[in-house]
Amino acid sequence: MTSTTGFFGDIASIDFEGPDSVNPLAFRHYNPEEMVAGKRMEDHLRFAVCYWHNFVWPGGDPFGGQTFERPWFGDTMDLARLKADVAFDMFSLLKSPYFCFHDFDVRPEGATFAESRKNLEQMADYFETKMEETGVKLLWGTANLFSHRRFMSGAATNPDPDVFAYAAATVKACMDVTHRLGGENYVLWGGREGYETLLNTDMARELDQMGRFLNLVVEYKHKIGFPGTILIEPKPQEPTKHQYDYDVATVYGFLKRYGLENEVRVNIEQGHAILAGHSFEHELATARALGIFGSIDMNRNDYQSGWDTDQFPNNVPEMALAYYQILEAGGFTTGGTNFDAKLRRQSIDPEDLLIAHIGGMDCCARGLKAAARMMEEKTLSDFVTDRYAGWKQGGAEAMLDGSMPLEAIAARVEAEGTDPAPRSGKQEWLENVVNRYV
Ligand code: XUL
Ligand code: CO
Repeated sequence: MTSTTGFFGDIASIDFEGPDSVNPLAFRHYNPEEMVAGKRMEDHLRFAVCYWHNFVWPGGDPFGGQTFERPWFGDTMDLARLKADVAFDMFSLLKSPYFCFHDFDVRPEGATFAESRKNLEQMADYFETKMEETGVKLLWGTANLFSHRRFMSGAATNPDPDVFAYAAATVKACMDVTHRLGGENYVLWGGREGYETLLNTDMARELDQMGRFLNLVVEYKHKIGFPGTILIEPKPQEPTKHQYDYDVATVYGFLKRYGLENEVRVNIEQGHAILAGHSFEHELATARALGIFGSIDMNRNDYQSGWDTDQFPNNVPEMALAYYQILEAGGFTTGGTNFDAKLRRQSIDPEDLLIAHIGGMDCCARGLKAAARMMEEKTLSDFVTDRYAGWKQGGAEAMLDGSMPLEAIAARVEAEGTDPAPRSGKQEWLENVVNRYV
């Protein structure tokens, strides 16, 4: 497609040219039509480009301000529409089937809540036309409940009930718009749902407030007939010292406590997993084991820094293990691969936005292909099945199904009279197997 805004110059299309291409503006591995494990690559990966890092973030860091010069920076509706024009140019150039946004990314803040909501709704009207023209769809919408100073002490967990109410009204407006635009999910990342110091915090109350808030969201989803999935995005810290949605396991405990484990799933971000002291693969495996896997925010965290660097992914073996977990969990249903990733602040050229996504998409494509081969050839899964095969023999399952009490188990051990024979876990061989695919 040709760009309508000219922001990307004369770049007319980004095509798949195969692994030998040295064209920086071509895909080497992402070929949407290629069949992988019985499905088009595009339908497996379900890529989304995020609004916030690409079109809102000015390139600042704690020591310096804006490095990016973008013609749409500013607070008017006209500039918001220009931003949308460039955004949809970019989604189309990248052949990204989906995008994601926060209310705050797409509309200027109004003088009142009602004005902010009106601005959002007008931008949603504009999106409807752009989505129709380009065929780009909405993977998820969300509310920014963390940038404005009113949310400095949290949103749902704020000590001030008026802020709780403001946050609830904001989420309602964002859910309405997400529903209208056919969004396939609605995300809640607990931006400042946590604490800076326990000295001023009533943790039990804050958790109850958050539990009620999430129940309000789920009740409203059913009321309006939103068919998408409600997703929580875990993160251990940043911006607050401690975020209540620390990691997947913590979120599961929270969902159980507030009766929502069958209503809400997780959106797992690579960088957040690393910050929590886990691997991406671990978080995905945990969600898979607990039956709450939903979607992913794809990026890469620097392994030395203690903050969220949101870099573009470039580690194929890591992506292969991640997509392996996703494929083994049955793949995405309403979820997808959202690039929650940003340029480094020195990458100031418009084409850097494209190059970053091309690299990330190629990296995911290679990871997916490796994962699909690992899955189809079954060397790994057969080993795992075999490792637990003893549970299918000799009445072993009775120990788990409740029919065999502790004393009966003890009697069985005495009757058998033999010590269990240890078996190798074969870790190095399994790692060598993985290295055959990546
Ligand atoms: C913050 C983060 C957010 C969420 C959406 O670390 O990942 O951008 O993805 O609010
Ligand atoms: Co994210």
